[in-house]
Amino acid sequence: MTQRTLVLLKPDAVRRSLVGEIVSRIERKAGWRITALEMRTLDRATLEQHYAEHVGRPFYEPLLEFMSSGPAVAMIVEGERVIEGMRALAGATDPIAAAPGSIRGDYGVIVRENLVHASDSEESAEREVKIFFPGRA
Ligand code: IDP
Repeated sequence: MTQRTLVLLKPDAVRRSLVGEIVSRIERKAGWRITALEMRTLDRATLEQHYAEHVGRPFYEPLLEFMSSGPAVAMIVEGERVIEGMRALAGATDPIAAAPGSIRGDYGVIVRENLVHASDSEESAEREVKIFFPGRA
């Protein structure tokens, strides 16, 4: 089942020079391909769309602050079961609980600064691709 998903390398990943490491892990998955990639500092309007489901949660404002605090890398990744696979590669939201071997499990400590975002369903992936790469919708 070939799918596509939206992946973000969050500002902590860029600040900590982990972009190459994370991109390399994605590229090593057989048959997965990065079909779009752009580094940019995310603006508030983009982040409000992306995190609409979290409006009102206590972590919402600090999350938007963090996500706009420096450059991030947005990617479209395509391949076999890539939505489920990228979620597994990212690991659980809380990096301390995330499995060792996952990106969050290997490099993260703080829940908010958990290095990577990956769409959680086909519906989310299509919605998020439109937000970050409107030309690829
Ligand atoms: P996900 O990124 O694993 O899908 P979501 O529940 O969609 O997790 O949360 C979006 C992002 O919001 C998380 O990746 C994390 O950066 C942040 N976040 C989620 N829950 C908390 C929390 O309890 N405290 C601080 N930040 C949180």
